[in-house]
Amino acid sequence: MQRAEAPARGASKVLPHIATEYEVVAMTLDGLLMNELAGHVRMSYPNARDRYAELGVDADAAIDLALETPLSVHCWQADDVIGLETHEEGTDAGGIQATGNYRGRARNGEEIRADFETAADLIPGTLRFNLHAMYAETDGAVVDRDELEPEHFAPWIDWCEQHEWGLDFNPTCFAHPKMRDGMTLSSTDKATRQFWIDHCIASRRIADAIAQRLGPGTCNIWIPDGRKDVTADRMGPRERLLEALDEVLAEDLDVIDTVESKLFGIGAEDYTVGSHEFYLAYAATRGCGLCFDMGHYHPTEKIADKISAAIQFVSPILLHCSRGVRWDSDHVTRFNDDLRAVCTEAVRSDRFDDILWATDFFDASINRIAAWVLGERAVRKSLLSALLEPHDLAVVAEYSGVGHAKLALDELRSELPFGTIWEELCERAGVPTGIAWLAEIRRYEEEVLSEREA
Ligand code: RNT
Ligand code: ZN
Repeated sequence: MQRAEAPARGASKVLPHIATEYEVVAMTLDGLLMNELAGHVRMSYPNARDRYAELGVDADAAIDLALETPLSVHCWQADDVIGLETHEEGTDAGGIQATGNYRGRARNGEEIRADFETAADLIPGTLRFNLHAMYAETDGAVVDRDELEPEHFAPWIDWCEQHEWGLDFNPTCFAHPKMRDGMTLSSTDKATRQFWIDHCIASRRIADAIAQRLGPGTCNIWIPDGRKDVTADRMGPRERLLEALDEVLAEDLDVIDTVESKLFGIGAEDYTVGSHEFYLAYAATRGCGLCFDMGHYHPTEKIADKISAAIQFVSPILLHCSRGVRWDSDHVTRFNDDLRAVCTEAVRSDRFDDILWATDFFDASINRIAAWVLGERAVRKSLLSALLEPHDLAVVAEYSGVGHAKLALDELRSELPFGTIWEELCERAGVPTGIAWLAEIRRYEEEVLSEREA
């Protein structure tokens, strides 16, 4: 690699001295990308747009729609799903776990907000924020989850309003001493069950209060309830969950309710109460939304194929874009075949307005803000790629029985000048192209995250 001087224009914000290989790389890339890619975009975008136009694809319209589509960014990437609560008793870690120990984990609401503002400047397009109930800010007071009120989320709501971000919400039915034998809404113990029902009702009211200020958002219910081995009673927990959910959703509120299934969890390998079939049927019969998490199925089972099936019966569909590596590992989303297939199916479905986009990953082994930037950019990029598909041609080929032409068209997608259209999208959104955003991550890590260790 050529070692460049520190650039004069769009100067690197990385440290002025060169101490490590990392910094050399950061400065080189920063200089090359920030100074040169902008010019490159301006030169070649019209050619790229024409290439897509030849295939009947409007690149400008694709960029517009990709940028306008709201993407809901999960708060829990900032702090390894720890939350901000004050507990009287010890917390049961049950339910969810992040791995890794990279420096600079956010330790309070202000740090999460500052971190997200840094990430948001590097992510193109319309954003929402996605909050879990465990991120209540109660000024040190112990407020249990069944007693949460909108006021405990006032800093979040004000902050989103200020940034013009919508706000989504989730009851937190895990990591709490009142889980009993790994069960929440489906517990046999009436008091336990009632506690979690009350928590979910409180959460819906908070989501409703958010809607009054910021417009409607989702309230997504996921519970970890399940059993480790040779489950004897599969019926009982599901009967109780059904009844509990009906009680939770009884109140008519300005909330987009969704339910999220899962195949298994750690300690719940044999049986998960809220399985896919359970929630698909629940959403279809109750008229609520359904959440598909990309990591919640058998490893070879892909959610891309489920969209056109479920959407015949259910709306909206909330997508938790995630990346499982061998299991539901919640790795940072990438521009890979799985994500592209999900986006492609969502675009092809012609029901784009019934599909809501969110992310769900937590990686504590890399810079957490970079994880956000990587994951959210990957979703937006995959969406753009899907919107640029010469789909009409493929449909014609399919119905004409020319299967080989359909294959050839799909191959062609990888040969088109997609990168140039993506760069144009980034330019229009005022965010760095390529990997130039690494420079800002580096600066923030040096100036802010490193201080958190003190
Ligand atoms: C867990 C689910 C759920 C959570 C969040 C924190 O497997 O995916 O969506 O990740 O609610
Ligand atoms: Zn999820």
